[in-house]
Amino acid sequence: MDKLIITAAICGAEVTKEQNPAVPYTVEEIVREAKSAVDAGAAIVHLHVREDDGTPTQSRERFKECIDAIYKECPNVILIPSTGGAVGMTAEERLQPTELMPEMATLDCGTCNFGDDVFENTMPIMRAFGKRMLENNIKPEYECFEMGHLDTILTMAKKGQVPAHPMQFNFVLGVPGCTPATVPNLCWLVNNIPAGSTWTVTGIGRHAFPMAAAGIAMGGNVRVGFEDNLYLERGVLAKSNGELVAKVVRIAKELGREIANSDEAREILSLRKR
Ligand code: KMH
Ligand code: ZN
Repeated sequence: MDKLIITAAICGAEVTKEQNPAVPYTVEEIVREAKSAVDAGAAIVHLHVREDDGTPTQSRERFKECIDAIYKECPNVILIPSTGGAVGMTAEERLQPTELMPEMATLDCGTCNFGDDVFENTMPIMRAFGKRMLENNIKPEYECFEMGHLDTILTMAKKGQVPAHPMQFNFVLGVPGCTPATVPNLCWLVNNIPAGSTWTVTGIGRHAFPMAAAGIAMGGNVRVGFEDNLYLERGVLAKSNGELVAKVVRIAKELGREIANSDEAREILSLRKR
């Protein structure tokens, strides 16, 4: 079994300081949270950025400021900027971080309910995002919130509309209105990806650590972080993303799975050199 790659989704676009005061907004806070996650064992940081007042933004300038500041503290980390942004943003807004030529970026694999909202990823939007990632030599992390998203993205890969071989999937399970976070659902997804692909599981809310444990046992990779879950355990807010990552490291150690550093993660994910 490969070593375990832990991704920290440190910020997200939806969670707020009212829900957990440690949610980062400013550049300094984002760097603090990225560093806490990397120091605890994360090889990858999935990045959203905010204005200082917490408003989610996909501004190229704000991404650049945050990425440069994170690399100063964590020079080797793999950064996966979001192209999902926040519900309601235009495709053009969302694509801005791909202009910075990151090693990887998310590519969301279909429209879905998102709590009370609809997260829109139409075929034309996905084709535009795939084209950009092909042109800019960016490896996508294919985010599937729904079972059907897998079929959609595999069809696009067959048509050459998105980068393929090897593909990296992130199965985000338990978003209200999307595929529930259960082990059978995760098994179905994992059993239907092309040979040679890699995958990560993300459990939303109280599903974060049960899904992490399943991913560790099944030989996949794990994402945790404030974007997905604010609690270390029932009723106990996490004080940092590092605390969430450290809990995954403890579970992995108990189950005998070693943790990948960023260079090892680059090998496992077949990433180009930054
Ligand atoms: N904020 C969600 C609506 C991504 O990063 O690519 C979408 C999201 C996905 O977080
Ligand atoms: Zn995200």
